[in-house]
This record gives sequence, C-alpha cells and structure tokens, in this order.
Amino acid sequence: MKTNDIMARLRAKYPGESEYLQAVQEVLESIEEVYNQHPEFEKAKIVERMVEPDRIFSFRVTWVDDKGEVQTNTGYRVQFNSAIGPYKGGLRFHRAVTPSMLKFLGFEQTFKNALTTLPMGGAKGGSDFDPKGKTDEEIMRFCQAFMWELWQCIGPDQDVPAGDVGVGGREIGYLYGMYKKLARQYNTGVLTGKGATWGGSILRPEATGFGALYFTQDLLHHAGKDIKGCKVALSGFGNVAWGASTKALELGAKVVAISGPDGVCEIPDGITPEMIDYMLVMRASNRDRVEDMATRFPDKARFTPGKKAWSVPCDIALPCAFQNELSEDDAKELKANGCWCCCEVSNMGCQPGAIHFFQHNGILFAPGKAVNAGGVATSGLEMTQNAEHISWSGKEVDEKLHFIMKSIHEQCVKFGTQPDGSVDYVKGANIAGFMKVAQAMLEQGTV
Ligand code: 2IT
Repeated sequence: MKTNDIMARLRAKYPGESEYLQAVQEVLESIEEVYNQHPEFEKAKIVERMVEPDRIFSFRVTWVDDKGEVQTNTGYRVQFNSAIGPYKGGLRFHRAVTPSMLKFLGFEQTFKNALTTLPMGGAKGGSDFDPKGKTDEEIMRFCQAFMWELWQCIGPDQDVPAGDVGVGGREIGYLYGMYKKLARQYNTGVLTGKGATWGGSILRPEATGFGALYFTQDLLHHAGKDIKGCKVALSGFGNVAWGASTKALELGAKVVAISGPDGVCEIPDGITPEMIDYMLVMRASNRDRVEDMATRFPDKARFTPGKKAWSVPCDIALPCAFQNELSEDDAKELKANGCWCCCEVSNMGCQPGAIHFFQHNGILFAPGKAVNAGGVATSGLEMTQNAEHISWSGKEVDEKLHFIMKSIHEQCVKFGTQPDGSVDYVKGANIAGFMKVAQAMLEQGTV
C-alpha cells in the first residue's frame, strides 16, 4: 500500500471532499508501515475497502417554520463500517454539513469505536439544518421531519444514532418520540443520549468531557506531569466544553478561556460552577454567542470579539468545538504563550500543520479519536443497559468510563511509543483502531 497512490485516486474520485480526504490521509500515513508488514491485508485490499462507506442514505427533509413558510433541508446517514458491530455514531445539525463532512466523521468514528473496546461499527449522520435562531417548536418540527425519513435506516441491532454538534438531549427526545410513532417499535436501544427517565444512561451527557479529562490526566502522568493547578483554554461552550470544564475544575485545573463563533471569553480567575451551569442556558437559547457569558458575569469574564481561545495564555489547550478549529498559526501562538499540551477533544479539531508543529516542538498532543472516545463509549454502555432493561448507578458508569479511557491510553502507548521513549498518540490511536477493524474484516471474508 502506498498512501500517495491511494490518496491520488481518492482525490480524483472525490474532488472537493476536503475533510474526508484529510481524515483518510492522516490515518493512512500513520498505518502505512504496519500495513505493509501484513501481506494478507494487501491481498484482501483492506485499505481500499475501508476508506469507502458501506452505504450513504441521503434524503429531503421538508418542514414548516413558525411563520408558516415551507423549509427544505437535506438529511444524511453514512453507514461507514460494520466489521466490529452495528453502525454507531452521532447526528450533526449544522449549516455547513455536507457528505464530505459526514464521511470524515464516519471514517473517524470507525477507528474511535474500535478503540473503546466495545463492539460498535462506525457511522455518522445529520443535516444542513441550522439550529441558530430557531425556536423550540421549529427544532421539534425539524427533528420529526428528519426522523420521518431516517427511521427506516436505523434499529437497535442495525444502526444506533446519538447526538453531535447541534443535537443534544432535547433533539434526541424529539427524534425518539417520532421514531416510536413511525416504527411502532419501543426498544429504547435505537438511539443513545436519551433522557434519564426513558432509557438514557446516567453520565452520558458528561461523558465526552469527563472521558477527555481522564485521558488528559493519564497522558500527563505518563509524561511525569500533573493537571492540578494547570491553566486550561478550551473552545466552545456546548455539551463537550461543559463536561470538560466540570471535570477540569474537579481535578484542580483552572479554565481560563471559553469561546464561540463570535469570539473569546477570558476568565482570569478561572471558570466557576455557576458559569459552567450557565453554558447550558446559552446552548438552549440557540443564540450561539459566547458573549452572553460576559454579559451575565461581567466581573469574571472579559469578551473579545473575533478572537479564538488559543490567544489566551494557558498550559493546556482543549479544542472542544469543530473540525480544523486550531491552525498552525494558532499552535505557534499557543507555544509562544507557554502552552505545552494540546488534547484534541473535537473530531479532527487541529489542522495538519498544527499537529505537525506540536509534534516537532515538544508539545504533548493527542488526537480526538482517542481523547473524545468516552462519549461514544458511554453510548455503548447505554446500549448495554437498554438491552438488559436495567439502569446502572452513576458510580458504576463512571468506573467503566474511567477503565475504558485508561485502556485507550494504554493502546496508544503500546502502538505509539517511539524509539526515544516518547509517545506518538496519533500513530498509536490510528494503528490500534486500524488493526482491530482490519483483522475483523479479514476474518469475515470479501464482503
Ligand atoms: O463524535 C462522537 O463520538 C459522537 N458524537 C458521539 C457518538 C455516539 O454515538 O455517542
């Protein structure tokens, strides 16, 4: 296998699918050496098969807004790979959603899910619907119209969607309500991220952020460092940023910046539990403005329009928002301001130039598919509880999540340790995830 040849073919076949091509290139570069030591992979054309989604559903979603006007969006479900289990992955509602974006996310999800140790294949879906400025009633009508098409593609043993950007507990509720009406199936396991009283797992809302901080803690320990007293800058103010801030505070770190599409809020004395609670209000408002934090807490937070969280001096940077949100220039600014660690919590949050800069300038770096896997792992735990018709305590779920994050860190160390003793977490995560999926595909024959 030669990465350059495969990439040239994919670029010609899928011109303009930049996120998808970027995600594939990153994985192929990391696994090329290991892959070429396995002639059986080459013979079965594992890579050529693995970079193509199993299938993509695309559908029109028509709904009526509050003014009575008819609106049309496009919905998708990309079922990427089922080698190690039923399709599993979130739904993203964002104006920029395209097949390329969902293919990149589905591809990443396949390896991430393999890292969790649980039997889940990879998928992603969503729509170019923009939740910004929409009322609760409009969100509900859109979710119902979306499920009208999606319900035939999913099922508890087939494909289990969850939330992602723009899809949280409220949206999962509306989607689940409509699923039951259409399918006349009452198995809670068809979606994860549900409410605690109707099949949801305790700690699922917190899990992505909590898991990310458990992973960061392990990474720091491995490097002989401690998170206590560290200054953390993070991007976003949604579900992931909320969970990450909560756990960062609990572990004794100080969150000095959060951000949004409108700019950054600097918080010199560190975020407080009250401010973390307010993130939920900001998310539910659909205003998509981080400035609201500074308006609500003028003594604590200082808003600067147009700036990113990466302009604020910190020890640890945690991208928690969107792909490619941290550029090479941002990486340089972070280093110049004293940052020495970046754990990517968003999927593909760092641009390739930023990762390269971190890795060649002694900054600890770990990729999203390892750092943020606690979210989907806890979705897997929700599926287990649903299948058994039981509900575990918060303590039980937290212990399992902690164990899974530890095991992901160990897999990264196993496959990513370099001759000088440092760990290349990108390589480690990609090789560990790839080997598991590749082996499963090989054993299941040419399908
Ligand atoms: O990117 C992700 O892993 C998610 N959005 C969560 C997916 C899931 O099925 O819980």
